[in-house]
Amino acid sequence: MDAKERIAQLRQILDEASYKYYVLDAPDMEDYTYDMLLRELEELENANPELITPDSPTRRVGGKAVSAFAPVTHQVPLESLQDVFSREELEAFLSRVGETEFDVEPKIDGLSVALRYENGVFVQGATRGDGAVGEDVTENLRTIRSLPLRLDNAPEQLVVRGEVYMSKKVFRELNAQREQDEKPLFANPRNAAAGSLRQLDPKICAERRLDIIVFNIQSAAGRSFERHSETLEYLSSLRFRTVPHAEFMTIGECWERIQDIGENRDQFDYDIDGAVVKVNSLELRRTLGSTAKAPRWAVAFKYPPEIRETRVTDIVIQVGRTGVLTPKAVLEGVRLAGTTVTNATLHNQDFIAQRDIRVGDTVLVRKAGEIIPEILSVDLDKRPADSVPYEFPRVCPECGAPVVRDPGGAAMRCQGAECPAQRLRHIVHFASRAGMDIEGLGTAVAQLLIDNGLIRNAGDIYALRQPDLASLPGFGKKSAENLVTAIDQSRSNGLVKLLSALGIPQVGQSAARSLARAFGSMDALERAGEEELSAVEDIGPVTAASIRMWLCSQQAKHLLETLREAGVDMTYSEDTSDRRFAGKTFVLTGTLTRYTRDEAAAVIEKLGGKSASSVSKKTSYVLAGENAGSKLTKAQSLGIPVITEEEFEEMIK
Ligand code: 0OX
Repeated sequence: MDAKERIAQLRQILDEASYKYYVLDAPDMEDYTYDMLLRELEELENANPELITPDSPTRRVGGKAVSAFAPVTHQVPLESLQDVFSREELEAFLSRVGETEFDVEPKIDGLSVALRYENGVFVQGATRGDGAVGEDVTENLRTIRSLPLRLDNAPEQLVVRGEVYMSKKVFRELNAQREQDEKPLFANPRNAAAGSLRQLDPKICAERRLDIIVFNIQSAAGRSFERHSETLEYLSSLRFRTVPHAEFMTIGECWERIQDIGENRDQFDYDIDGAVVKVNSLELRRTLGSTAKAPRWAVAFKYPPEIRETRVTDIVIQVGRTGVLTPKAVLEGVRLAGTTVTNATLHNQDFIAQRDIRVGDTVLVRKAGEIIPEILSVDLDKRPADSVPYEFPRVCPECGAPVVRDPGGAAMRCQGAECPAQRLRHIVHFASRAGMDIEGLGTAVAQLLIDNGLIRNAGDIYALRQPDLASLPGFGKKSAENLVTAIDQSRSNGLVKLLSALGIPQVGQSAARSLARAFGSMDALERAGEEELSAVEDIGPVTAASIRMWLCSQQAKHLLETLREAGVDMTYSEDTSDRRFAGKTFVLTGTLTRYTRDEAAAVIEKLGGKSASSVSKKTSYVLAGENAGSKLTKAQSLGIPVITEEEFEEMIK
């Protein structure tokens, strides 16, 4: 078999496997086998680039990024639907149309797109836009595994309309990952799908694992159909994933099906935002035609938001990775939007206080799609006589450390230096570049050490020995040795790095530097009162209070004791030999590429200079990175020398 034949064969096998996996949801090939065959195809295509075609399964990983989406005029407009909100409105629609067969489908809550196939090959896909003109998102659509890149026995020209969505499962996984990465969460699967489909780099879209379900033939050259249901069956035969559909004659039956879809919406792997009722006869559709806004032959039934009454049986607190205490209401289970709801978020202390939500209260709960259920109101008439207002805990339920409200925010945060809920984050921060700078001790390694019971807090790091590490998965003798050396070296980092590593709320690198310089040792700092602390340059009363609070806690005392015993240097020694910047004040602005601003400030201060945040006549230099804004303009107007990062490097050499 030559390369060309093998390529054709591999594509056939891989397409078949994808179809079974993504469309039929009935995989019959091991992932490993699939990956091996795909790799073989990639290699053959790399060796024979002239044989690469856009419909090859290798093209789904996301090709070149684009700078903008080109407009696409839809040959057949993508019409929108008229909404109905009650049985009466639905009946009015059905009787306007008259006696005929109706088709009922769930309304997938995603983004409508049109897919164009030429001679069975997917050539272009566009968003709905305003229905007349959309945007070319072909490369992003190509990454969707349930979208066939080529069709067998298809008409020369075929345009199909469908809905791109993110499955509820992928949505949950994506948000869980984003939470880990401390990235903003998507509000719902629809927003996540929209954000993904609008990525200019299709590689990002590929990672988002979108799905597509089709529900309409916009045009099919040379083919004619009598009924909508027939077109859906035809699309299935072309191996598209098609919308679930059922046909009915009477209002009662349609209504029953709509109710059934609503009550069982959790069975779908996508969120729905209604049900669509369509005239099945295509002939009748043509007679009915469309208004300016929507076809007269279809409506979307919108389910009322589901609200139910239930009882709060408990209020529990979860401690997040950043130490924030989030209250949650435990509820007597109620069926809502197809699932049994047993809890609702209470957001924070203020949310509970404003509504005076108490254990034992009867409440109204709402759930919409993937959104976490929420309490709408309390029925005061049903409040038990002996109920008491909820008291937010003053200590962390995980570790017993004091809980403090974020200055200026609503979040209540555990101050525990050794809180198990925050353990991983604390340790990773401790070892990070901004902290003790222990190379090789990132999130994955820290998690591994915790999971194997080798460390429980940052202090335990110093007790790690090479043989403990060498036996861990992913570690060898050499890497274990390297980590132990890096840990050893960090002992002599000094007070500045240590203070910023400890994760004291409000204390970052620059406050750490001021504190170290002012007190000279941890001992002296521990003895300092709030007043003494706030007398330090750059330390305000909030930070001073926060430091005092932290130092008082048992956990902090224990952690500092462990570090002391481990021989960690807790003193500050100013390197006074080189004070070339004495008397000079720098203002840093714009994006620096070689340092963070804190790092640059540390260098300046080490050399006897100062860094300030605003430009004045007293400023000696403005160090301007990229996209420097008003500070740069001000420096120029005051005639203050502006230096680049390169020039700065020269100055500190
Ligand atoms: C959906 C969906 C959307 C056909 C012409 C006007 C509306 N989101 O699931 N639209 C339609 O139908 C089009 N059907 C659907 N199932």
